[in-house]
Amino acid sequence: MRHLAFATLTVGLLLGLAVRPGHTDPLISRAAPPAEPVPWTATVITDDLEYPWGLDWLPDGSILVTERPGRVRVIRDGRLDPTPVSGTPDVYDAGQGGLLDIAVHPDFADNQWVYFSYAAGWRRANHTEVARARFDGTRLSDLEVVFRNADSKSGTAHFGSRLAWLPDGTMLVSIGDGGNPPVSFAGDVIRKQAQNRGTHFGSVVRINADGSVPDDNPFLNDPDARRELWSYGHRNIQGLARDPVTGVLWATEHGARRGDELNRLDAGANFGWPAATFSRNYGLGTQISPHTSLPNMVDPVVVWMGGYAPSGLAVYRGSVFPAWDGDLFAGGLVSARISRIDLDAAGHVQAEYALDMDARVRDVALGPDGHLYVLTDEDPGRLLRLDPASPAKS
Ligand SMILES: [Ca+2]
Repeated sequence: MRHLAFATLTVGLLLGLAVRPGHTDPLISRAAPPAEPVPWTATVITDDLEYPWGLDWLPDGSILVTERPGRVRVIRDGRLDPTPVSGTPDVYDAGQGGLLDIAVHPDFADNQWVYFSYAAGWRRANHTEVARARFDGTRLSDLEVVFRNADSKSGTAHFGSRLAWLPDGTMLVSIGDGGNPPVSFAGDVIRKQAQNRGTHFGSVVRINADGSVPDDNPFLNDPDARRELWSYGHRNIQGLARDPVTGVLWATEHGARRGDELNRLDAGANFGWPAATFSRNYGLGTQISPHTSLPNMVDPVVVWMGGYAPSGLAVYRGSVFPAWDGDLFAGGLVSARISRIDLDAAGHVQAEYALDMDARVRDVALGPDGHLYVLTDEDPGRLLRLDPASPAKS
């Protein structure tokens, strides 16, 4: 290993590259990846949703789906209930805002809690919020806000906000950086707040189920940091998934122009935005930062340099597609595909394959039946189930 490291260093110096011990360069995905080799087909469960955004399952197998304009829909026994659920939170429905993710409490059978993330406020002052309510199968009640971004912003972009449960009963919530220039905050472009631990912008926060702060959050001893902060330096995470076998947390986030990222999350870590990024400004493509990597900031695992625009993310663990076990499925809006990120047992990227969906993909989730489910970002939007297909006959 020492010889290999020395050789790598020597070659790196000869080529004028900056080689740092222990640093693994991210996989740069430039073109459309090769087509998924495992035969699959998509079955339409419903095609009667309006801009669906997130979904989760109740213990009885029913599926709850959020629609961005502010509705929750129920799919029972494979059929969409025509009546939306009543008692949903009021949301700011504009641009990227609206009713966003949904997460059923792991102990739903005992407490009936369902959690929502959404944009709240109005055009000149809005923020990301998380609320919970009890669901009796028809309506929501006892609605209460459990988290709200401490600061407001203007505009209709970068709310995050995916939800993920951890085994200890706490919840992670992704919060966007607040928007692109010229959206400003404290006299500067708001995206710089992703490096300010004193705001929730551009972060992942961790809360208890009742909204209180866990007593082992990473920045509790930093007087300048928000107590809910768990990781920071993110632009806009829209895919968040935990591998139940390895415990690893994965997230996909949008760059500006190019530079979308897959990151392996860690408590207390700084993921770089906007100090270190592969992406450039919209419009003229001017530089956001001269750095793609900086000390004490975590590099991405994959960087997409084509038009990808990541959405929902799932870790596949199931028996329906044995060849996919342990791999990541990253939805794409602009790319209209799902990328399978083939990981080895140690979590290293081996390859990327494309499942062409021919529609903007908003969410990808693993169902309790071992199938992957997909929401398309359309009106009418679809809920699809991925099934194995027979190999093509030669
Ligand atoms: Ca980053």
